[in-house]
Amino acid sequence: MTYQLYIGNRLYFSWSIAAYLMFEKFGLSAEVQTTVLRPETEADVRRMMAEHGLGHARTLPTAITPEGAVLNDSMAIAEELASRNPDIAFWPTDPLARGTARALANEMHSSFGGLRSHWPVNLRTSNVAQTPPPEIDAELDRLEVLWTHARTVCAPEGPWLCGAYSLVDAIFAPMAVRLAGYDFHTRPTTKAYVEAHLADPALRRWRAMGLANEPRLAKFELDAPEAPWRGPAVRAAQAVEAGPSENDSCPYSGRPVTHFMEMEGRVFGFCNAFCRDKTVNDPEAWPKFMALV
Ligand SMILES: N[C@@H](CCC(=O)N[C@@H](CS)C(=O)NCC(=O)O)C(=O)O
Repeated sequence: MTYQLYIGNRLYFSWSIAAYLMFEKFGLSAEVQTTVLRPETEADVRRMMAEHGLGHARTLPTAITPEGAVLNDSMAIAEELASRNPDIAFWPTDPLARGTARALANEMHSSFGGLRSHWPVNLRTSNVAQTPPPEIDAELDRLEVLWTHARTVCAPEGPWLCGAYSLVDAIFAPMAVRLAGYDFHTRPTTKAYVEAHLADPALRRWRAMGLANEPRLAKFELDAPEAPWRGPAVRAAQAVEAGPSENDSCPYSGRPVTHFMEMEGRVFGFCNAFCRDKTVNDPEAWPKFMALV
């Protein structure tokens, strides 16, 4: 069973992050073929979708089910995956936690227009701390209220909102990385929740892929000085011209190695530049690579 998933530039397209996590975090990554579109403006999205025969879908992300249903909305992707996979805990099983998670996910999907329009998602770099205008300040207060409410009602053991990682966390992931980009740290529940997303290996893999092959698009970025990325420190590695490498076959594809990286004096090989570069960008986010180390 194969889904087709159309997403935007991994560094900037907010809802595409959520759709990726809906497959990646729930064990469905092998069932999805991803096509990355790289529009240079939001207006380009419709034209590029039309070129792929998806003119009516209009927005990214869009997922196509194995039967051909076009899911051109993040919540539609979420609900359809949950319905099709009743054995996977997309939503919490506990009714109180599930209802809470659904309410929060839907509020995220229908609200927060100030944050969305003024503080763009940017996984390429963080920016220096921004002073939120009143409209954004009120939305930040609302997020703190919602996230605190969920954690109080659901009493999760880990960092996520309603128990184990569920769809509500995937839906909020783009908002969490958005806030991290502007040094948001004054609200305690928000700070802890944002840090949990930044440390999430799946999100780190998404960013590492984005850094590997996405163009920088200045018009998708805030015009403010850059600051160091606020996620966990990345283990140092670099691309190198030649082997030999410790491994003969690529940790991802099993094919013969042709591209090389060096980490702590050791050389490892990969079957193409993208797989090498995504690993260089955050080696510890990739379990198949770390199995070699
Ligand atoms: N309802 C959609 C909205 C997605 C959305 O706004 N996508 C933006 C990029 S993050 C887009 O495709 N914009 C192009 C446009 O609106 O024409 C969803 O939740 O998936």
